[in-house]
Amino acid sequence: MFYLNPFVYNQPRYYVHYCSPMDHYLYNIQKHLNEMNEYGQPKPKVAKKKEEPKDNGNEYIQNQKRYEILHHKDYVEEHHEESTDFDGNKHIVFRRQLGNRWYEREIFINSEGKESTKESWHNIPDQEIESFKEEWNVLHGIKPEPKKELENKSEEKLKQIKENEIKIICDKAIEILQEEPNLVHLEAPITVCGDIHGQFYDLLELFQIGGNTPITNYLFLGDYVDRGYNSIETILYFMLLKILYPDRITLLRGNHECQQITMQYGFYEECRRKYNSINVWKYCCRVFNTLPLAALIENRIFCVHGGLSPSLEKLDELMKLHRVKEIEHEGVISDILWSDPEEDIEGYRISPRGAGFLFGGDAVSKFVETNKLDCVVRAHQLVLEGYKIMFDNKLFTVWSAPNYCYRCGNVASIMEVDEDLEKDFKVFEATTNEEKQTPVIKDLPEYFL
Ligand SMILES: [Mn+2]
Repeated sequence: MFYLNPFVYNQPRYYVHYCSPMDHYLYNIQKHLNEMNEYGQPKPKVAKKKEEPKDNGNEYIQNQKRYEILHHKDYVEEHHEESTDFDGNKHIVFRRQLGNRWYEREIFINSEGKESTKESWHNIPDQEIESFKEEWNVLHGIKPEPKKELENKSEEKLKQIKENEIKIICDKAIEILQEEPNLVHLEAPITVCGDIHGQFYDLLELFQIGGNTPITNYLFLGDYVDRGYNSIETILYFMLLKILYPDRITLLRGNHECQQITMQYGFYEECRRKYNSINVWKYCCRVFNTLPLAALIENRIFCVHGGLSPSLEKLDELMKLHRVKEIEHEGVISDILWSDPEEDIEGYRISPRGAGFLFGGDAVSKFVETNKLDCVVRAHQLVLEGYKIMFDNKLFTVWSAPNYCYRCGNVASIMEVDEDLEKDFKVFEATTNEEKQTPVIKDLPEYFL
């Protein structure tokens, strides 16, 4: 039995059993996330200083002033060799010695006069290179550069979650998620939340408002990544919660949980910027493909990211779909992840989003009746008031990203559903902690609405 601090700094602790190395590992990740929370969100990366190669004396020498090497007074021995072969190719070798180290410069001149040079440095055991550098600096009166304070502590911290560790988390999450059905059946009480979009610090605020997992049961309606500055932290956090409390948190797929969209709207770039590689993005995309599509609370409340589809009449049709793949351009899966309700239309219309449909009140009534439901709950659209009720209480939009894109000025909400399926919206604002660190957006990318 160990103490396990459940990620969030300042929140109550729970007892859990340590039963596997994975638990041990998760504990460290949690500790890490706590620290990161204290440091604040990572800043954009500054240009990386080119590292001096440590494994190869030759490369190091090439970075030094060659001229000085060749003319330094402390070179005690000198060697010069010149030869020409039958084809007229010239080979010139210079050697100089400093202590027990040799510098060698070979010049090849072919019969047409074309010249090439090869430099090498001999007899330097790896461990001596460091001391040689010092020696070199002393000889030339070069003061070593003082080590700079880490400019970006949180980013350094983030790097402690290594690529291969993220892979372990993703694999574990996939293991759990792929066992879930397309339509997850859930019990009340439960708290339903909408889009997060990489606003990690506001997500922490959300848990302050709604209570912690696993005390509060959560259903998230997707769009965890893109647009905000902390998609990696957000999706990692969700995966860890899912791994720790698989029955207490349900994660549905949003239209942003897919390769194509994340390449355009920020998550892909964030992975490249923070990890210098796209592996993290690849691992996460595999997780996205396993996320379930919709949920049903007590058989009465249908929950999905976008909305309805003209090709989906009965809910059990969802069960037959093969979901573990990219989101396609059309079909039921694409529709329910992309569609939006529209006040003044009948049935279904083409959506200006280019995927999914606009659906009217009559479509909702029909769907609700056919499936003996109370209502449909969805996210996907920014609502300045945090939530919106439409079509005579048959359709709810929940939006959980306050001050969306750090500039929309909206409040966010979560929807608490109690045992009697009564709904209560809790509204919250962007965390003030984050406000201090909100990046200044100079050139607004296209995807900021
Ligand atoms: Mn969406």
